[in-house]
Amino acid sequence: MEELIQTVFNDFYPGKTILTYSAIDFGLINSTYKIETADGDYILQKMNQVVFPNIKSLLNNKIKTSWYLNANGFPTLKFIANKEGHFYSQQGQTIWQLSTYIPSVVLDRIDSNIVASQVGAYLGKFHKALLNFPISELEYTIPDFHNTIKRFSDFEESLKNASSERLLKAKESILFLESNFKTIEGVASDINAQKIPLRVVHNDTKIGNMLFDKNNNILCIIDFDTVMPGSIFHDVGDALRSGANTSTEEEKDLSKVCFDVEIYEAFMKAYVNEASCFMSEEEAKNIHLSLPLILFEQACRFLGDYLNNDSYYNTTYEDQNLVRAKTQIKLMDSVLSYLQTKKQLIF
Ligand code: GN1
Ligand code: MG
Repeated sequence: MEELIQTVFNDFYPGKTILTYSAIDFGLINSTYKIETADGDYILQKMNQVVFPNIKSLLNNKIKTSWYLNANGFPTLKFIANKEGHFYSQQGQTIWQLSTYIPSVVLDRIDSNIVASQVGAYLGKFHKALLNFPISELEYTIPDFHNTIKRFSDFEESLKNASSERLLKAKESILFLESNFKTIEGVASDINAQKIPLRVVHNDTKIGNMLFDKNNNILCIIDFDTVMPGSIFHDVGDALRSGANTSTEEEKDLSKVCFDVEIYEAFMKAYVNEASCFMSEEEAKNIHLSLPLILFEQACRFLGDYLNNDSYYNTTYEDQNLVRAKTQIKLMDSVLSYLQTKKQLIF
């Protein structure tokens, strides 16, 4: 491995020696390494081409949007060109990318209202910064990525070939998803029908994809693999899915997985405050559905993958995808109860 990492790195920086490298295991899809050299550190990523078969589209979206943001005073990772001038290195069939390393802290959830407001406002600014990006230049790297209706039907499809053992273990979760589809069907259809406008969005805004300084001030958002046309609801929902969870999506003890209302409200107020200048009426009216929508979708994805014998997400133990699905379901259940009791849904 060491030799391969050095070879790939030298395609970007001929002659430069790696002092040390280490795997970073935050993502569920790509393989990521921190590279240390005598004159600077880098992030090297081996792209998952099963998940991203259309790798050139991914690179197009990623390079264009990150360049645009950096050029417009909204700093994010900078990708480095290899010796032929490509922002990637091809080794056989495999694509690698190298970017600058930003010294930072990675959080997997938000634990203070101050950070929640900051992240909410930051996401609003991020969407604002991309308002004038030419959306037609973006390609659909994963078709139907946030098509929740399709995600649900894929999940239903997975029930057909699942093992009886897994079906039994997932029984309660399956019932929950089947009986709660109706709670998000309306907003999911409105997104598909573009009653909710298509915008340039990130599509994977979990808190783990944001970098903070040591005082928990947000520095930037990373992981542009799924930047595509989509809805702001997906970004808002995904940030809260991890941000307003008192634990993480990996938590086995469900008593630790609770919906943090204060974090949720602080985030939402700050987001809407920043985004109200561009949000449409439909967006403003329905933004409170962002979180249950994305929780439902993510639960369908995790549970569907569990029933498909873990063919998509990286897993390290037997029932990990079931654990992940259950955390999403527990949160969704609490969020739905909260929304029912809340009179004022608009922030
Ligand atoms: C995957 O690999 P990572 O952590 O960036 C997934 C997201 C999920 C997330 C769940 C391309 O993202 O959609 O929300 O796991 N990315 C893809 O943790 O499927
Ligand atoms: Mg990602």
